[in-house]
Amino acid sequence: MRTYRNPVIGGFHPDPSVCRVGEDYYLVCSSFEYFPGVPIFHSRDLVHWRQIGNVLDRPSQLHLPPGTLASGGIFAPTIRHHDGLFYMITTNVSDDRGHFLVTAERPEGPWSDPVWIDLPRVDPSLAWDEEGHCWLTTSGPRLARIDPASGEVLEGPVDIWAGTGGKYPEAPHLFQTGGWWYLLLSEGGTERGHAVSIARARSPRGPFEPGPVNPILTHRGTSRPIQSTGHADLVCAPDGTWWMILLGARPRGYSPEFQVLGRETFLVPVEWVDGWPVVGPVEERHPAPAAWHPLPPPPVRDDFDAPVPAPCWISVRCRPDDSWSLTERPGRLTLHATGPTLDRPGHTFFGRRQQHHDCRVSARLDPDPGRAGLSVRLDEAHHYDIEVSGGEVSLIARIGPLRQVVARRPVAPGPLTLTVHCRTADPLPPSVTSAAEAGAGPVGVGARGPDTIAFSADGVLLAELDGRYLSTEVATGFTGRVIGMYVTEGSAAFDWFDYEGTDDEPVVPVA
Ligand code: 6LW
Repeated sequence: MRTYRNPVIGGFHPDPSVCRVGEDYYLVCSSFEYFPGVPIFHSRDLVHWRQIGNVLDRPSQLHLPPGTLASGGIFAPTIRHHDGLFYMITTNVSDDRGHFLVTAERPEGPWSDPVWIDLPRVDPSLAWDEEGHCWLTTSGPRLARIDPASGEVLEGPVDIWAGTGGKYPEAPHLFQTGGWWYLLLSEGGTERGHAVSIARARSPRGPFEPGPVNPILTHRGTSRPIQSTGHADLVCAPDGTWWMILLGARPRGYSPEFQVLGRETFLVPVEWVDGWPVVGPVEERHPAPAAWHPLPPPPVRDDFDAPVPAPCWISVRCRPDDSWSLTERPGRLTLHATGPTLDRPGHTFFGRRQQHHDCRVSARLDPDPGRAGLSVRLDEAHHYDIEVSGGEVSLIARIGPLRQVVARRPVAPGPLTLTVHCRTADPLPPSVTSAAEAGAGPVGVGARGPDTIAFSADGVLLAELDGRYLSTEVATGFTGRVIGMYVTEGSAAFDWFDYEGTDDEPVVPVA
């Protein structure tokens, strides 16, 4: 039997939403303070996903003011296809206008400018009934009827279900099947208590009756390697099988365990029993869907020969046109400084999500005449940077209010290669079973944190740092690590950037 491996989209790809059109699936995730926003993926089998763009790729769609907090900006999106048009609806929590939807004929775009919808709360979702009414649900869960062309609220909002009592009833999605309207809801908060519940009614207005067993999915209180499972969406495959796409996290290291990749996207099969969806725990492997369309592995190297940046590249809050160029020095990404430090908003940064616990990232750059490097970042107050400037390479650690140059050494003028190597820590020795024992025993830093991050220049190690300080548990927030190129003084030309994840097992048929 063929199996697939979870997560299906690794790294900071939270709040997934999915829709199917014929044999094609499209999936979007939230993007918070990053620009462009709302990455969109395509798949033919729900397992293998390729990013085909970013829904919000121009300032008229996505304005993140300099005051946008880390983990502010774009919250959970929903993607739906109705009457030949794709709809993506989300909330910009850093813009007073709140929710907006954009539409496109093709998922690659172009997507329209926003239609704003004046309703409170987060996690908007859309569903249409037979009469063509467009129903919008938000956290609460609340229901309103809207005109999707104008954004006008035509009815509501009203509360439609109290959930089962968990905190933050959010991520509601309405589905119509078998004569019922099902309301899928997440509860318990997006952390370890996360859960998914279900209710149903004959009409989107209710009254909703809860399912016989709620929550239908939670990993709270378990020792499962995948935690925080929730914020789910459902999709029916062409063969009639149902699947749940949801977020989860893979914390590592010693108690309280640290998640460094943020919340990732997982896939789990759904069964229907007596008219209710039943979903098992989310495993690292599940039997594969009938359709199977593997993709070639993504290229390790971006050599910046393409005329536009690949969709994986994200900047922080904005990407001014004069801060970057792929044509100034053909075959290179030239970056120009827009701010003097990564410690505050308003700097030039081109990064990509860290998608594997074990990975090696390198870039070759010519820093003259500037200050430029590679940063592993959670936010302005949590990042490790290896940078070159003035004939010296330095490693800087910014952790909360503290900033320290950890190591420095002279380098020859001209281009050089900077490398970041993330390695998961060795597990605790099997004999260590309690905190007291661990404290008393010879357990090193590496055994307690989630990983170590080694920094080198032209193959010579500068230092290796404990990865726990670049984790959600330390930095707080909804994102995950992003690793990228930056310039904080003058300009620099990047010849290439390599990202190689090494913790994926090959997906092989299992007899
Ligand atoms: C999102 C909420 C959630 O709005 O986290 O996990 C919030 N669920 O639904 C931010 O991603």
